[in-house]
Order: sequence, then structure tokens, then C-alpha cells
Amino acid sequence: MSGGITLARHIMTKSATALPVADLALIMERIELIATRITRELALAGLDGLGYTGETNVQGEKVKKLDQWGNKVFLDAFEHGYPVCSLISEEMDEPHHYSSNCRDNSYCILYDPIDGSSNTDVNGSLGTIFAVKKRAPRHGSGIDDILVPGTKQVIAGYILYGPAAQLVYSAGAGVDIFTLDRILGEFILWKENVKMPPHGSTYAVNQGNAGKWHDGARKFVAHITSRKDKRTSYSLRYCGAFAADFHRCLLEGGIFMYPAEVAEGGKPKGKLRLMYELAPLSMLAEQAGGRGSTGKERILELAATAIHERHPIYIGSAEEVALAESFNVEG
Ligand code: P6P
Repeated sequence: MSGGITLARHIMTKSATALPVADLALIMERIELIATRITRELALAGLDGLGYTGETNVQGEKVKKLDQWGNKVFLDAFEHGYPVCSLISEEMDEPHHYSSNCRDNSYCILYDPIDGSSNTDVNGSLGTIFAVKKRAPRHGSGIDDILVPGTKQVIAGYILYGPAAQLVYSAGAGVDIFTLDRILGEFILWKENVKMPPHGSTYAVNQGNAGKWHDGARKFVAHITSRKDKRTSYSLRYCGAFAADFHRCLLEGGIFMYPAEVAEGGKPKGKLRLMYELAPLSMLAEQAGGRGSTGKERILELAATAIHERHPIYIGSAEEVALAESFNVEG
């Protein structure tokens, strides 16, 4: 047990963070509020049946009421969320700005409020994924200062809503994990400076799409499941929520992949979004000693040209990601 070290208390002990600890504390206090509100809602969602709205989001995906509600939880929290002045969300076509929060040291938060929302209906795990980037002084109404590589992220994290609600984040000084004590209503330190095992024994992918991938991706999966020895006998673990599947890699090693689909009617860039899914989790992977790759290049070096752009992803233990790259998984 960590002796009940709260998130706020732990932040005060952080050093060598990518942003001033005072700004980190202000931002993470809002994240903690959001996480607590979503945890409470999910506990009831199964009763309220927060199913589909009948609309589709910018991704052309059916929007669940929960996705829209989760986005509003962020908008409400950051309306009084100085020093964050801009929000970019999977659920909004365009960025949202709170000019009253703009100062020389203001930030943009990029997020997927409810990741894996289709799991709601089957009481499965879901996540919230977020990243924070510093805005340029006097940045104006454009977002060129946000369309920069993931190496410029100052905070990255996710909340995993599973049997327990856990908040995982890094501000550039290691990865720390907190578990929600629902009685206290506080996130309590569970593990600090978490390191990802150099290799694991599971892989996570929607194998139903294998026929659409590059041949190298199929060959990679065939290799790690060819049962010749322990290192080619991986088990498939895939739950349909990126944060949940990544969390397994963080703690036990292994790899998560969502390849490009080059076959007719496939998703040519894969499904997951760079700015608020791949870049934050790749920062966490690297902070924990793992890697995040497109199959060809380091995710954190990619600068988005559009806020909802997608890329293929191979993320997890350093050895598995390197092995995948050696199979030319993306052609
Ligand atoms: P598929 C959820 O919709 C999500 O964005 C990720 O959380 C998850 O890893 C992936 O898509 C699942 O996609 O195509 O396997 O249903």
C-alpha cells in the first residue's frame, strides 16, 4: 500500500516535469474531477441504457450518448480550467477555445472522452485518453502551434474504467498509476515510475481484419503464434478499448496493433487517431521503456496536418515493436 498518497500530494513531490508543477497540479485537478464524474456515470450507464444517439461523429461512427456526454464533462470542467484554453476532442469537428483562460502560459488538451464506448452495452472496460500541449504565446485563433509532434506533449494519460478506475499519466518524469478510492473520492497512488517489461506473451489486434492488412502484418502475427517456442507462442487478448489493451502491455508487456487496411473498402490509415490516442499512449509507452511506432516510424515524431488524422499503430514492449517492424508490417 502507498500509505494513501493522493494524486495532488504526489504531484507536489514531482520534479523534472515537462511543465511547471503548479500548472500540472491545476490541470490534473480537472482531470481527476472528470475521471470521478465519468466513473460514477458508467456505474449507472448499464441501467440508463445510454445507447446510440442516431447521429455519427466526424469519424462517421455512430455516436453514443455517452460519448457526447463525456465530451461535455470536459467542456464544463475546463470552462474554469485555467491554464487550459483550448480543447480538441474526437467528438468535436473543430477545436473549442476559452479565451478567458488564455495567458502566455496556456495549454491545449486533446482527448477522447469515452474510448471504447461500444463496451458500455456489455459492461466491458472503457477509457478516457488525454494529452496536453503548451500553446505558443499570443497564439491567436489558429492551431499551427498544436499541430506539432508528440514530443511536444507535456502531459499524457488515460483513465481506465474497469473493475477499478485507474488514472495513468506522465508529465515527462516517468509513468505513475493511481486507483480511485470510491469512498474517499480520491485517486490514490498504486504504482510509481512504472516500467514496461521488455517483452510479453500477449498480442492485441482485431484479427478479423487480417485479410485487409499488408502481407507483412499477417506474417508477423503468424510468426508470433507459430508455437515453435515460448517466444512464438503469444496469446491473443483484445477487448475493443485501446486504453484497456494498452494497460495490459504497460503492466505485463506485449504488443497492441491496429494495422492499415490496404484491401478494398479497408481503413487505409488504420482506425486510431494520432493526436488524442496514439501520441499520448506512445508518450506513456516511451516513458515506461516501451515504444510506439506506425510500423515504420516513431509515432512521437509525427506532426499532424489535421486534428483527426489516423495512423497505423504498433505499440508496447520494445522487443515486440522492433520485431513487428522487422516484418515490414506496413509494406
Ligand atoms: P475495432 C474503440 O472504438 C477504438 O477506437 C479503440 O478503443 C479500440 O482499440 C478500437 O477502436 C477497436 O476497433 O475495429 O476492433 O472495433
